[in-house]
Amino acid sequence: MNPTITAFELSPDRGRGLARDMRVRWALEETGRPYDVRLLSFSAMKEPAHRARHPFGQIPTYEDGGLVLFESGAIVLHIAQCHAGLLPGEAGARARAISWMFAALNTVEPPILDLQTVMFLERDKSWFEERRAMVKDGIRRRLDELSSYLGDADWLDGAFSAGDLLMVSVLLRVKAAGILDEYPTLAAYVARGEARPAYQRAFAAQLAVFTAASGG
Ligand code: GTB
Repeated sequence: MNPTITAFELSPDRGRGLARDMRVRWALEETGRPYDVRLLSFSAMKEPAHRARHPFGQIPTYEDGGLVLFESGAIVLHIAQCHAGLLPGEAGARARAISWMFAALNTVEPPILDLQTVMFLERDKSWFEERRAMVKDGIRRRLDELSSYLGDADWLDGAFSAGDLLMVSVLLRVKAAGILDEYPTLAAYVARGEARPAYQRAFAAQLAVFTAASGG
């Protein structure tokens, strides 16, 4: 039996691969694991049947046999722990790769999410411009630090890992906001991620869902 993940029936990103099912699809592709997808409308996500899988009524979720998981980071970690290809075998390197997974989600992603909030929910506020500038400065601080750390390396710590998969996924949100272009090192890092065949397959799969649902 294949694992089943959940994704938007009609993604608000119009198939740009920015919703969080994309990182789960990518992890499954990197590890060569076929999967099924249950597509959900916004209202179906809030129904009891889906809340039984996800307490907050969101996507993505992951079901495999009797196991049901939510939170994209936890799902990617589970896939990486169960299948070769996303975490090194040596204990120290494995722990460092997991540190990068947390860094992507807990240190780099939060200011990026703040910018989405500012842009979508706070445009009508008197303090909008000031807040947007502050939030963008916060993102740039993190990107400066990440860019310095990465330097000339292809990936964050040796071979490509689940840490890179999540970091690239997070940085794709700032690419969409136009900030990534200010950081050639990080833009090239993200491009390396996007060039991976597993990424391409995952991207095509989520785009096909949007194209079919929007009648295109
Ligand atoms: N921390 C959770 C995780 O990592 O899994 C967050 C899950 C989450 O935010 N899910 C979103 C969701 O289900 C979809 S990915 N939202 C519906 C709801 O809460 O009712 C977030 C997202 C949505 C849209 C875009 N976009 O249009 O670009 C990008 C990302």
